[in-house]
Amino acid sequence: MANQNFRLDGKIALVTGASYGIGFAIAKALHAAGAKIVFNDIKQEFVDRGLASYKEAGIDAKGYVCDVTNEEQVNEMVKDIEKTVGNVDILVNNAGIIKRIPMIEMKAEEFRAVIDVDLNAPFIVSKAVIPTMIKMGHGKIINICSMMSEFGRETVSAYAAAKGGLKMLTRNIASEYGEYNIQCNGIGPGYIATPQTAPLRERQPDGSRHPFDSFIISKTPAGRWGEADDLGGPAVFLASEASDFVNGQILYVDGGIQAYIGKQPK
Ligand code: NAP
Ligand code: GCO
Repeated sequence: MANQNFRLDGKIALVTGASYGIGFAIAKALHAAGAKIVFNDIKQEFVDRGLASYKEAGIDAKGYVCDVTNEEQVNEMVKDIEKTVGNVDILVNNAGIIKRIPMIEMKAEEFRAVIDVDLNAPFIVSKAVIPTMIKMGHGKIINICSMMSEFGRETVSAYAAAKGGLKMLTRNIASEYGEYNIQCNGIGPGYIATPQTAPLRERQPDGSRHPFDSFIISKTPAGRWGEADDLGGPAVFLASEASDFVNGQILYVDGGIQAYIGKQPK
């Protein structure tokens, strides 16, 4: 019988792009369950800002400047983590970008940039940690997918293509490395109030809600946007021994938006 332990004591968790936003919230939850937190961001100023936030939250995190799309930087970061902190038991591929541009107006390099961060980078970082996970005989990889792993919408073609691909990369890692007691699952957040979605929630000049803000609230049974902290518990579950027989799944944390036809407009 698998241990139903939700604790992460003695585990080392690498959360990419976790100076703030969803990554920071997930890192806080993993720490509260006992994990040691390591994170990266692309600029020293963001790493410093993240370290200050972790310190304020009582978390002694280690931060790295690393562009997750750069395989050399990623390999150097993982090697240094293994040397100075310890082996990575839990990887959360959280770093991500979005560009909201109508597809026929999007430049090919803009499309490639989104695919690079949101799909190529989870491949690169997972590839960097899996060999040691195989040697250890265990490992947890959590890919931060999206509702756009299932749905499209106007202006997010690159993001949806990347997040759809990330869902299948999740399933393929689960398939290829499950025999080594490595579980790879995804978390699919709904609409979460972070800097990434701030443009969709901006108040209109007359002080009214952004139309998209009203749309999401009408489409979500919970009647609200998600908070980054709503993702902490699901992440602890997928990072812990309690999910040792869960593999290749995408756990949607969306307030029920995918189950609901939407509230009839008044
Ligand atoms: P966010 O506020 O934009 O934060 C993204 C983080 O990723 C930032 O710290 C950013 O660093 C980092 N990052 C971007 N490119 C990077 C690179 N090349 N190397 C290293 N770090 C990089 O986003 P969020 O809302 O917290 O979203 C986090 C994840 O959840 C993303 O994968 C996103 O697609 C996904 N998601 C978000 C929502 C939502 O509604 N917010 C819903 C579903 C899924 P900088 O600060 O230096 O740019
Ligand atoms: C958008 C939003 C979404 C969210 C999230 C939904 O423009 O539609 O940014 O993509 O970020 O991915 O799950």
